[in-house]
Amino acid sequence: MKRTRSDALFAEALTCIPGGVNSPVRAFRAVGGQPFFVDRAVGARVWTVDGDELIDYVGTWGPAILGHAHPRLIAAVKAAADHGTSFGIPNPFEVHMARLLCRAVPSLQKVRMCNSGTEACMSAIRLARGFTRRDKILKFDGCYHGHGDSLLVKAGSGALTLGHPDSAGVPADFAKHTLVLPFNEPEALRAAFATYGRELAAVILELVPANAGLYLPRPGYLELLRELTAAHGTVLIADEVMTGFRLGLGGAQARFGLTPDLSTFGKIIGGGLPVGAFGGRTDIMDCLAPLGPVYQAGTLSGNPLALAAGLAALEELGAADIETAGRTSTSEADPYTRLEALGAQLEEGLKTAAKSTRVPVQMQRIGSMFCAYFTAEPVHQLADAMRSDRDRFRRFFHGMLDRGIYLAPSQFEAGFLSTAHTPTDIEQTVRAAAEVLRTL
Ligand code: KE4
Repeated sequence: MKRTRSDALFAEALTCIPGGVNSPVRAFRAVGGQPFFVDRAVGARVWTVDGDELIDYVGTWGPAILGHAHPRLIAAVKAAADHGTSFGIPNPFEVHMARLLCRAVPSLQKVRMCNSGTEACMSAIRLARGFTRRDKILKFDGCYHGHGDSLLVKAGSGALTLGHPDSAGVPADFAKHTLVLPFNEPEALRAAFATYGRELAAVILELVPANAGLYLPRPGYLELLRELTAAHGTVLIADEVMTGFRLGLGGAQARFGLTPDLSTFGKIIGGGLPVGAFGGRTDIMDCLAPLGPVYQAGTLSGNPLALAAGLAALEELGAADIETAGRTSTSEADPYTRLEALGAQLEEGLKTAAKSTRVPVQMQRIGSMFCAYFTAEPVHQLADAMRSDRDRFRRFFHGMLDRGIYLAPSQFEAGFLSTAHTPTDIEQTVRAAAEVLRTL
């Protein structure tokens, strides 16, 4: 894959952007080499500035569930732009989006828009702290909730010690209010609540952790978490920034039958434009300014272009028809039915390809989200994921890229399918994987 123009752009980017990128994962540091630069993206493909065509399984990290440049989204943004790009004044899109989110996700009684998943998670944590008048929060190692100070915290040594910073610039005084536990360990959860229960303002988690690859909650784990948080007056925050409208119209919470107190969203609900949202119980949400004492604000919150794109995406996914078509449909035309079929085809194909080589691969998937770990053992939590062979993943990544397949440039990221992918794309991907696996 020639990268003359990408390399020139990256060299220039390095002179004026830290690390040459506006978000670290794009720098290819986890897989080596230099990133390519994109010229355009349509459907399931991106084209690099050097003219290479790639089947895209990153989908801008989740938003592109309908593929890139979906005609309905492009038309919606163009139409909205003709009326202005930002108002700082309430606009109808905000009411439509709030209504749609509350209809699609039953745990949402009220919702507030913001401008990123980070902002949504940060605001939800502050809101939970204001509502409970408690300081401590609990998160899980391997889960990522954006780069808010309270959440850039790694586990303290030993299971039950409070956290310490996972990034420079985060004061120890912030991190010490964050408890970090391993995911999928019920006894650690019970012990944490026995020790800190009445001090915990919130627990925040990805119901399907997908920022350390992808692994699933063990049976009963989420139910235990709901039981313990309810018993201790702790706000349960479901981070659905990635899974919201990805795993179905009701997100991961609908798939697992969980009713959180607050939820956060991003990515898909903005159709690829900058967006975030958080919402949940009215008694908690009404603590937000201007009604209550918890301050949260944003110049561009409820931006008309982002909401026009997001509304178009959610309507295309069926969110506007919930009252007539219901929450889940099995018709072939239903986007989630198609995504499930594509995901199953990819999973089956990669498992078969891996079996035909001596390379141990754990293919983990839920719906249109997947991760291939290079390890012989199943992955249930971060410690398992850390045992994967990252050098093999690096070589797999570049082998696939050289064959026109763009996977997430890190073993610790999830892959995403879109409704623009086709069974033929999957066949091409599986053929490439079989070739590359034989070289590992
Ligand atoms: P943003 O601030 O990047 O919009 O959202 C933060 C966030 C919050 N919660 C979850 C579950 C997330 O996955 C994310 C962001 N996801 C990463 C991809 N793993 C964004 C990619 C990036 O950082 O460039």
